[in-house]
Amino acid sequence: MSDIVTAVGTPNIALIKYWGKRDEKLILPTNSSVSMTLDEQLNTKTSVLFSNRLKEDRVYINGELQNTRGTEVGERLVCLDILRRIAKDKRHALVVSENSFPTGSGFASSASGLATLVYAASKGLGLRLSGKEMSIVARRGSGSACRSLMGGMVRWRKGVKADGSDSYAEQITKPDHWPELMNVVGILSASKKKFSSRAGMRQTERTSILYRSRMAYVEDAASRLTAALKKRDFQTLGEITMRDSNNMHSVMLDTWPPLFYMNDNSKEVIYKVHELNESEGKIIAAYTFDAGPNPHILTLRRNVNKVTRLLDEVDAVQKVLKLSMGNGPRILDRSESLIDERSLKPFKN
Ligand code: 2P0
Repeated sequence: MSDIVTAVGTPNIALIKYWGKRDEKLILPTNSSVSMTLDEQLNTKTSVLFSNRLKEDRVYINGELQNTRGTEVGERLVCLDILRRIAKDKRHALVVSENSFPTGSGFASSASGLATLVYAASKGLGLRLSGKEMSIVARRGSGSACRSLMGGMVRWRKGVKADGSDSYAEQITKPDHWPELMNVVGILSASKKKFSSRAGMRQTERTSILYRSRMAYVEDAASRLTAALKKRDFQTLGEITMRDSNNMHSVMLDTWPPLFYMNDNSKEVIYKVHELNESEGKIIAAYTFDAGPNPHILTLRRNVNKVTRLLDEVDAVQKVLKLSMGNGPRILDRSESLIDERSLKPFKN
């Protein structure tokens, strides 16, 4: 019988950002972060097969065999080693993964990819890990991935222990706690970013003067945002979210040499959101930007059309996505497998 397991998972968008590590190897963050898991309009589908027929791990992303020797992809496969150790299983893995959105362009493909891989591989090895346990494993592959293991709103606790056992993701509110909360995304550019987040945040920690003041404020902001989410308080959520995005992008600019992930179109959106909120007399839209130029605008369902109109007025916006809260990863039917078991390769489309 085939041991192929296929799962689907999704990216998350951080409202309080993770940008910096206190431990590079264990991927322990310098601050807690808070995110919204997104629905399956943006998704990663991953099939995993553990087999004695494989001499090494083989990974295909969007149909391309990945070089895993001395590369970032190779580093991230530490997740598979950890799971094999837990399962006491030495078999290598064939991983076939497809993103429904561009890889490495600021759409949290590493979060979606690693969370889905850990979810599928745990099942493939017969493990019954809790969400918390899986989040600790996924964290080792990519920090932000730990937050995509759960649906709804999620907090990644920074933890204080040196071994990282208290640095995990936990659900703050379930997906149905605030179903009106939406994320309207304007797609400006699908090009690959110049600096990977991993390299960029390392540079920030080393050189940014403002980084220390970010650390002095951000933990309290994460707690205030958590409280606002529980109370469904959009005004507080909106202000904290916009200010934290601005704060992270300020320390990026203060990095030496500087890092720019936003562009002039991103700034046009920022101005327009402030104008809209001013004309409404309250915050009805709140932007946030990841390590990329695409605006994610949080709003309530009843205001989605206003936000869409705002994005339509920006010439550079190519597409608008209206994303709601996601439920986290799930296992798909065997018929959805991406692996051709006979050839040990991806199915050809
Ligand atoms: C976040 N980002 O909180 C922030 C905001 C980008 C900007 O987490 O080195 O790919 O693999 O732990 O998780 C992107 O960083 O970095 C990220 P690693 P990761 O979503």
